[in-house]
This record gives sequence, C-alpha cells and structure tokens, in this order.
Amino acid sequence: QSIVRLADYRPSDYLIDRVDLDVRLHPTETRVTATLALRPNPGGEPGAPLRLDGDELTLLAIALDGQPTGPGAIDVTPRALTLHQPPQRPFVLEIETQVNPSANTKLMGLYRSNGVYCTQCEADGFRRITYFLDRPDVMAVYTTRIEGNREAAPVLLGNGNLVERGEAGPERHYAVWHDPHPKPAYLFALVGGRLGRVAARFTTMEGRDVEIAVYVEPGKEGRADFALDAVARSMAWDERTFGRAYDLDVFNVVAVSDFNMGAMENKGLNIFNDKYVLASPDTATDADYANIEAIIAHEYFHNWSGNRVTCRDWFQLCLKEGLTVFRDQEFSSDERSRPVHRIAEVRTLRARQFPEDAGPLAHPVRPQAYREINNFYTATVYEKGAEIVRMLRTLLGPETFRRGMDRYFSTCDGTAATVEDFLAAFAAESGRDLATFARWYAQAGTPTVAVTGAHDPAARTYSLTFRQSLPRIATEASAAAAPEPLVIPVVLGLVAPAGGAVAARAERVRDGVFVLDRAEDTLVFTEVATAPVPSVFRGFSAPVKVEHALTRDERLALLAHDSDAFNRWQAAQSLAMEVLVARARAGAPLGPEAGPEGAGLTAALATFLDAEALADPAFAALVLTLPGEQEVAQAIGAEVDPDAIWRARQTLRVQLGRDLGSRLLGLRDALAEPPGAPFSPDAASAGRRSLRNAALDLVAAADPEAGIALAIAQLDAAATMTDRLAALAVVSLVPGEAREAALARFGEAYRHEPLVLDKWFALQAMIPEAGTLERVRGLMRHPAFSLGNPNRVRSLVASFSLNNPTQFHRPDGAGYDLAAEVVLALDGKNPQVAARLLTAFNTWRMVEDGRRRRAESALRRVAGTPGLSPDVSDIAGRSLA
Ligand code: DPP
Ligand code: ZN
Repeated sequence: QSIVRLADYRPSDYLIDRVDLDVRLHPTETRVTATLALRPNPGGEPGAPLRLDGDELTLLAIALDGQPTGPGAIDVTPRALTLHQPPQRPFVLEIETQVNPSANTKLMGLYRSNGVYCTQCEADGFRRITYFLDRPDVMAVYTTRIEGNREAAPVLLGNGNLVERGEAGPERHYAVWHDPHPKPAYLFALVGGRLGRVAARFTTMEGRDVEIAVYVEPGKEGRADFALDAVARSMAWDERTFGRAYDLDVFNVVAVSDFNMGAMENKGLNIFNDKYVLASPDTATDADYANIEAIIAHEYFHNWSGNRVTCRDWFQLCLKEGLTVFRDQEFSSDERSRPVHRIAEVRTLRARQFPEDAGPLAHPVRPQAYREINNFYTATVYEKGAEIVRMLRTLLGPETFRRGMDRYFSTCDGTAATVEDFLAAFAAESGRDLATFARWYAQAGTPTVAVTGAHDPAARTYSLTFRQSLPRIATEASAAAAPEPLVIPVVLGLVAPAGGAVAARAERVRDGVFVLDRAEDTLVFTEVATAPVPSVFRGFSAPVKVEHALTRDERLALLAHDSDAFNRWQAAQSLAMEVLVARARAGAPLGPEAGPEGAGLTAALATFLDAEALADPAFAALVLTLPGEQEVAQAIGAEVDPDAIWRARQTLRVQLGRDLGSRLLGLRDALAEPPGAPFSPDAASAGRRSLRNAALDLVAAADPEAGIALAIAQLDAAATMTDRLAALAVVSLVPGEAREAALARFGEAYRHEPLVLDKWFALQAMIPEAGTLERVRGLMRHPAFSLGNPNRVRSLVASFSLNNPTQFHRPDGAGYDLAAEVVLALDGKNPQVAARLLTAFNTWRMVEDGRRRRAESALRRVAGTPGLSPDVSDIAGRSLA
C-alpha cells in the first residue's frame, strides 16, 4: 500500500459536473449505469489521462459521447479505468458495472444488511459501485434512479428529493431521486428494502416545510420516536445556535444492523448503525439515549459542516469531524447539563485520545501522510479536533467565534475546503493572526503544562508560572522535529481556601482567560492579601495534561468551593488518582486500607454528598466515579502492571463503599422512582438513575453479599434497561452461581434482541477474572454472535481487548493471542473492523517487560501474516515501528 502525502496534493485533472445513475438492485447481480458529464479542470494538467478509481468492479460496457471506445483507448482493471486521451472539452462517459451486494462483507460500497440494500461510501466506497473520480474535491449533482423488486424493496431511497416513481414491469418498481446540491461521491447513498417508518414535519426558519422520516426494521417503529424527535431538536438548535437551516424537502434516516461506523451523513439520507437509532426503555440504557441524541445531531450537523462545506482532501478530515463533534457536544450540553457533559467529554478524551497520542499510532489532528485513510477516523481527528475548535472559541470569545463560523459557512459554501480556509474566516473576523494557533493541527502528542504558584504577602501578589512541554514525535511523514510552543487558553480563577472567589486582578487575564503562547510564562495577580488556591484550566480549557502540585488541602478546597464544576470534579479525580498511582506503583496487595490519603478523600466525599448529591445527582455520580484503569495506566506511563492498577482501584472502591455505605444506601432510597412513574430519558431522570447505580456499585464493592442481594432485587424489579444492566453489572463482578444464573436468565430473556445481547456480551467480556478469556471464546460460539456483524465483534471482542485491561494484558499473553486471532479471522471479511480491533495493542510498549514481549510477538504474528488487508497491515506496521 503506497503512502499518500498532503504535500503531494494536486487538483484533479478532470471534473465531473453531473452524475446520472441507474441502479437495478439484485441480490447478487446489481447493475449500475453511470452517466458522467466530465470536463477538463482548468486547474489541472491539460491532456492528462483520465484515471477513474474502482474497487472489485466488473465492467460490462463503456461509451464515450455515445460511441464505443476504440481499441487501446482504455485500460480496465478491477481497481482503475484509464482513458488515455480524453477529449479536451466537455464529454460524457457512460459506464455499466456489475456488483454483488450479497458478497460484500466489507460493508463498503453497496451491500445488504438483513436483506436491506444500503451503501457506505466514506471514505472511498463509491468506487465499489462505479468507476469514478473518488475524491472529495470532485463535486457533482446527482440524479439516481433506483429500481428493485416491489416485494423485497418496497422502500427505495436516495439523496435529495424524490422526483418520480413508478412501475418497472410486473415485479419491479423504481424511484428517481435528485439532489440539487453538488457533493463529493463519499456523500452518495441509496437504500432499498422492507422498512417500517415514522415521520414528522419541521418548518425551517426559512419557511421550508421538511418531512423528516426514520426508517427501521418493520415492527420496531415504536423504538424510532426518540431519534425522530432528536432530528427535529437538532434542526431547531442549528438554526438557533449557528443560523443554519436545512436545505431539502426531506430528511431521511435509515437504521441498519450491519454498519462499520456509528452513522453516516449522506446528503438528505443519513444511514445509521441501528444501535444509534433504536431506543425503548426496555432495551436501551440512558447512555444509549444520550448517544442516539448526540449522533443524530452529529450527522444532521454535517449537513453544513461537511456537506455544504466539504473537505478538499482526506487530510482535512478534522475540518468536518472535529468541527461537527464540537457542534454535537454543544448541542448535548445545551439539551442536557453542560458541566456533566463536559466531564463526559473529557473522560472520553483521556480514555481514548490521550493514549492514542502517547502511543505508536499518534498522529497530528491533520495528518501529513496516510496509507489507509479509513484508519484515520480516530479519537485524535474527532475529539482532539473538537477541542481545537473549542479553544478557538475560548480565545476569540463567543461573539467573534460565531461571526467566524458565519463567515466560514458563507465564504466556503459549495466548496471543498481546507483547515486554512477555516482559520482564515476567524482571522478575518477577529483581526488576529492564527498562524501560531494552527500548530495544534500539525503537532502530535499531548502537551504537558506544569503550573506553580507563589504568594508574596508583602507585595500582596500571587504569581502563577506555566511551563509547557511537548513530546517529540516522529511519524511516517516526518522525522521528529522539535515541537514549537502552542497557543494554550487557560481559563482560570483564584479561590479562597475557605470558599468564595478572590477579587484579584491580573492584567493579562481577559474574561477569565490567560493565553499561554510561549514555552514558559508567569502571570501576576495583584491585591492578593492571603494565599489563594488557584483553579486552572477550568472547564478543561485545553487538551493538555496539567501538572499542578497542589496539596491535599488545596484540592479539597477546590472540591468544596470552586465555582467551576469541572474543576471540582477534577479535584476529586486528582485526589483519587494520587492514591491509585501510589498504590499501583507500590504493587500494593488488595487490602482494606487505601491509606490516609484515601481517608481524606472519603471524608470530603461524605461532606459533598450530604450537601449536594440530591441537588445534582448526575454530577455526584461522576464525582464518585474513580479514574478508569487506562487513565491510571497513562499516569504511570511505563512498566505498567494492569493487575496492580486493578487492585489499587478495587481497594479504593471498597474503601469508598465502606466509608460512605450508609449514605449511599440513603441516597438510593431517596432517589428511588415512585412505583409506576412514567419513564423519561431526560437528563435529570437519567442523573438520578446514575447516582443510584453508582451507589449500588460501591456498596457492592465493599459488601458483595449485601450488594448482590440488592442487585438481584433490582434486576427483578427494574422498569428500565439502565437499572437492569447496572444491576447485572454488579452481579457480574461476584463469582458464583447467582451470577451465572442471572447472566443466563438475561441472555434468555433477550435472545431475540441483538442490541441487548451486545450489552450482555460486553458485560461478560469485561469481567476482570482469569476465566473471562474462556467465557469470551465460549460466547463467540453463541448463536447470536457473528464475526460478520461489527456490533457483535465490538461488543464481545473489542470490549475484552479495549475495556478489560487485566484480561487483555494477561501475563501469559493469552489475551493478546485471542485478539490477534480474531483480527486475522476477521481481516478477510471486514478489514476496517479488524484494523480497529488491532488498535487495542496501542499501549503495548507501556506494559511491563513480560507482557510487552508477549504483546509484541502477537503483533508480529499479525504483521507477518501473508495477504493482510492494507487496513490491518498499516496498523500493525505503525504499532511496531
Ligand atoms: N460517519 C462518520 C461520522 O459522521 C464519518 N463521517 O463521523
Ligand atoms: Zn462525523
């Protein structure tokens, strides 16, 4: 697989203005006739050959301007169609290809999921439908005629608006869809199948009457209402918040059960993994509802950030993804609780993006080179990309930021843009030079900012010194260059140790923001009589690691008194992290005592719970949740022993459960839903459930016998999947017959609900016990499991590999072997999902020597297997480099 470099970008030599597709659906022999209106690109090389991309295509016929092509005029392989001397004027190519949707296990291009024809074209799937200039800067207007069997495919959907439908013989019918907005091929989609439907109407602020519809498996229409409502709320929010209105007469969402990603923003026809559409209280947890809402919003918001303004090339992926994640995060924050959502965002970033940025797969938010673009749909491009946009807003202020967004959308509408175009809009509105800020897009690795404070009582000043350091990271594209200082917005304030803000002033702090833009800088506050406690990086104002040597009492003061909710939570996390790291480093055995530091933490949490838990249960649940094992591993950084981390965490959980037990039980009772209360997925109700279940979890850690009794009672009585699954999770941690019986009952009860079985698979795959490996192997033989379905693989094998550190990193290497074996078994079917699974090895260099050698040999075994897909060979190669 050859390397593609940003530095080598050249405009296409030819453009395609219009595409007329005629797709005759057939399970194994689908025929596609593409009529392409081409012309030389004035910005391209005159007379260059025309090379159209293809992938596993069978060419049936080709004509140029209505005539067969002469001998030697074209070369055809399954991967490319080359026209050696294209006309140097507008011309029409008509190409007929045949594809086999039923044999398409890669789930890229046209495939079938549960009998439904559907497509996935991002990043490069359209070339699996017809020969094309499959690059995002070639934008065309599409008209698509879809013909199918009336029985098998009563629903026929395409991009844009429906313009015609009718009969096509005794058994077949057709529909013609026209999308007036020019778009790149990756946004093409079609669907054909038997589907149930729910619909609603939305009138845009421009007065357009839009029909919104959500299509799901027949019989599951009742589970589509929440998603339907989320579409309408997303449309309203984007109008209110960014002044962006929808631009077609219909907006369709289709849920399919076999899907590589979460969802896809095809113009006017979003196709979703059904996991992110279907919801009912009995089958979906509160987390599912929140994810559905966020992903519906995300894909809808792409209509502007991604579709109306698309990417010039795939190096610019963050231009649409980082921005759109930022937009969906803002939506969720507005619809739910902003501090609670911010904490959730940061937990994801630290659990997924920080390790990526610290491991062998580290890459800049805008990569400079790739071998396989599908491997760059990463936490770095998405989540860190969103943080960059958020920093931009912090630096410019919300009004200037909004004007910059308006300018970006209006100047780049209808174009394939770059990160430079994006930044230029904000530079123009703010009058600021953003060249230095742009380094965030180019430099990989998580910066560390060390903070030290000093109070001078005589001068009544308080100074804060910030020192930023950046890892030096070599990538395939570039040797390790010395990193340059980044522009880091530090939102901060001073807190009085006994509570209350300190009315200090510092010239360089504007609206609570200090901008750190050099390697080291000192900020001086004046009129500070007594030593304050600094609260820095409020709201996690930059994606950095903060080294701030606060005392325990200072952290406790922040937990109790900071006006910034994020930093209150952070104070509790930091206190817990210190205990966890110290115990894990010491290799401490499982024990009843976490030491005096732990005692200080539990006393502070007791005070906190008494004062505030009932007022904001969702926040309280987060404060009670200890940093995850992977986060502790990152903090330790090298020679990590996952078992020691697990023991440290377990010991502290036991201590919290014991010291807070009666309070936690009291909160469970106080927050109980009255019997028969109607279900609501809203944030407040979900928050109550989350605190009740966090309490149950800690109580059970300290007293498994009492815990399992409570959990089994909850399992039997629960009215929601949230409560049932939380109870089952508690039960799953206590070995014994009760556990096996409860698991078996649950599996039986939901044997016809694949999405619920996914939760059941995941929960079992995450049991931190040596028997889990065999359990996972056993479940791979379960009738509901299939390597062909990405959700099944993710719930069982990826949960084990990514979310069960002690068992994936078993000292005997059997966890690595299992993951490697599944990667290889899967690679021939679905390389994208296989490659994603292989990223579980991302942390292999961090673990202690014995494990490291076993991980390396498993990775080498994968890397040395002949016939690997480009996807897996890319991940394996970079992981070992
Ligand atoms: N479907 C993926 C997303 O929306 C890729 N565009 O992020
Ligand atoms: Zn996206």
